[in-house]
Amino acid sequence: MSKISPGHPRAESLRIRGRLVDGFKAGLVVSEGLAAHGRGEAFDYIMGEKTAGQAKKAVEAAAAMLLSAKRPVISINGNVAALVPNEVVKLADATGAELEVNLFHGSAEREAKIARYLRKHGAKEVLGADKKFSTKIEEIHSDRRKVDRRGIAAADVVLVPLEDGDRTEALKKMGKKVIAIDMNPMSRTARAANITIVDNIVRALPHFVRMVRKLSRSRRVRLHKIVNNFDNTKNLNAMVELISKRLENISR
Ligand code: PTJ
Repeated sequence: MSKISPGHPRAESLRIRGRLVDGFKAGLVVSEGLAAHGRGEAFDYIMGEKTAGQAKKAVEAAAAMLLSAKRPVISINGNVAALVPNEVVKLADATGAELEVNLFHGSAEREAKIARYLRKHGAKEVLGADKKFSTKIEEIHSDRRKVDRRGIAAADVVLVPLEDGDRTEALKKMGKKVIAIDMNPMSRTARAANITIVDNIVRALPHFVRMVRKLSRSRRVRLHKIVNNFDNTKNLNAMVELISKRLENISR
């Protein structure tokens, strides 16, 4: 990665891009992942590259949902592995969730690379890369239909960061709860999920880990109350309003 001067006004954004480019060169990220990041960072730019209050609320509800789950799973794609490898491992440790590699652009070689990369960052076990345990979710019409019998197939709660598509609806039809992380509050995934965290994953994940640790000793009734009090549609609409207000202010 080329050296970025700390004084550069876009230093943090360039550093994040650098992580993705390094991930691309290492074979973790697909070229489409670079384009997907561009869409995400455009939304982040419009929102002022700050975590909104609505995202904090969603993180609290998501932490409560993961902590009260029986079989939580964190789904990992190339972008997620490249951007937040330490944080997803910490989140899995703090919640007892499984980590499962699940790719839109399926490739056995990339699955193995991502699993290895996560283990290098402290993951004890990474599902999704062993053919022996592979099964299919017929309702999903992309490579993401291939899941691990011990992971997403059996999960009651699935965290799906950085994706848009039909998977969330299919998982919900199967009776699973879905938590999404997506900068775009209008995406199909954002709209279909039970809880959507509209924030850049590089800020959302450290906050998520802290929130899980804070709530980890809470009673089940308290966790359920936090989840039940959360209204995803209301939260997403507030995010769209925030975008609209920011654009209005800029245009004045
Ligand atoms: O590694 P693979 O094969 O599973 O492919 C991964 C990508 C990301 C290419 C794949 O999942 C994909 O095509 O995703 P989409 O449909 O482009 O959706 C990505 C969503 O993530 C978009 O809604 C973006 O706004 C959002 N996004 C991108 N980067 C970030 C983000 N949201 C939060 N933080 C980001 N850093």
